Amino acid sequence: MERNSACRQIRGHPRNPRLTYNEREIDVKITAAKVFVCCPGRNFVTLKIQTDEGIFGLGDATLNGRELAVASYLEEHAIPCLIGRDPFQTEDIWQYLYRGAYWRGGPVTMTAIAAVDMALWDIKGKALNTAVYNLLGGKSRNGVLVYGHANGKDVEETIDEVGRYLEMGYLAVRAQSGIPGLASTYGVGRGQLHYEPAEKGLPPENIWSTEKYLLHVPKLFEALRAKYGGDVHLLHDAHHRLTPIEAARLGKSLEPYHLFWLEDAVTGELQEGYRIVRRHTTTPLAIGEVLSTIWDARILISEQLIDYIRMTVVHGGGITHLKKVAALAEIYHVRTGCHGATDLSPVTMAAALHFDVSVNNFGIQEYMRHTSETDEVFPHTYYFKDGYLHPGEAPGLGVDFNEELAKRFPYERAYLPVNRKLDGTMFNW
Ligand code: EZ4
Ligand code: CO
Repeated sequence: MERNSACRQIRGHPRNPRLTYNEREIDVKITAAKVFVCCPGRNFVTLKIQTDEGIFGLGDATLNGRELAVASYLEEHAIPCLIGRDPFQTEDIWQYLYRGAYWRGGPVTMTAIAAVDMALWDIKGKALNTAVYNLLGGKSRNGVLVYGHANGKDVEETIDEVGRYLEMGYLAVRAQSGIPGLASTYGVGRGQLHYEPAEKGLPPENIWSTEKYLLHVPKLFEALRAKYGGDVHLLHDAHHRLTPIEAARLGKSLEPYHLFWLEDAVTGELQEGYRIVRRHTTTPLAIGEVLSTIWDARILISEQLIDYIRMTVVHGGGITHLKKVAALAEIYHVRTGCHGATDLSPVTMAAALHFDVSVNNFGIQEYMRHTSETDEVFPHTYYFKDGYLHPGEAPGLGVDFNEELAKRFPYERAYLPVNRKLDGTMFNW
């Protein structure tokens, strides 16, 4: 493991000797904050917090399909409360925004709080001239195991796609395939490497059949194990489409193929529902990309109903809150598996990597590659090598935001699909 030399510099900011952390003479104030909405391939909401020391911090505030609600929450209700505050007080500011709203929680509020929290950790890291992971406990591992997304219109195409990821060096791959008799399936999109479910305009409508899905999925994993053997980690996302007993059947039928996890088999509102799934199958279960607070996952974790908690920094209240989720999960044998789709900006990906590399009960990190336009708007130090992501050593989160370039990609209304059963009944996408 590489030792970081930043600890030598913690007592004095290189550009300002007034900043001595241990003597608590740090005198940084938040002077301004601005929200940017841009669409370099897809929509992103970015918060930039400025300080009187010239240091700025970046936070991601992207909530797919509800972007402008979070932008407005920040501009109208959160930013005015931040001016003049000490950006080092990540805990107090988190509590101020969470408790101070009176109406607590929900994805819009928690995404806004997360953006502020990320930006403050970025500032703290830059002011102390160290990578954020050093402030979270330091490195607990050499790199962050990631999984990529292999999608194909049928089993054959998915097999080839998994092969492409293995050639790129991935050690873990999520596999989804089109289902015979259904025109569209979750996870199977237009692009391959840059799968993007949101569509410009109003929500597209998909058609769903649980019966056809349950018949098809075991065939996909049987074929994948036959082709690639037992070593590669294979994952699958049911995307909230099953009842507990249906999920139990799927979990059981996939046991011979020993998945790394079965994700979002059932929606999470009724946490107790997972008791039924758990009773019937040894397939590891993962859930949490749409959960916002520790209370949303409390029963799932404390009753050991899941194996991986998928909350991530942007929709889970920021680094400050996710640390608490991980600490709770740690005592119940639950590991982390942060959401990492393309609708989370590189700022979230960086924040997740600092978190992932530092907590002991890390499991895996989802890694969908952003388009090159997105990467140009958000230059970053994190990088992929041999199946692992690395956060890099830059002070703070290690991500920048090219404001001028972002102006060339204005917001475009876009929505995730909605889903109906064969008879037209509204269902979960
Ligand atoms: O559909 O992030 O595991 N990943 C996923 C994602 C979600 C999108 C929704 O915006 O389920 O692809
Ligand atoms: Co998912």
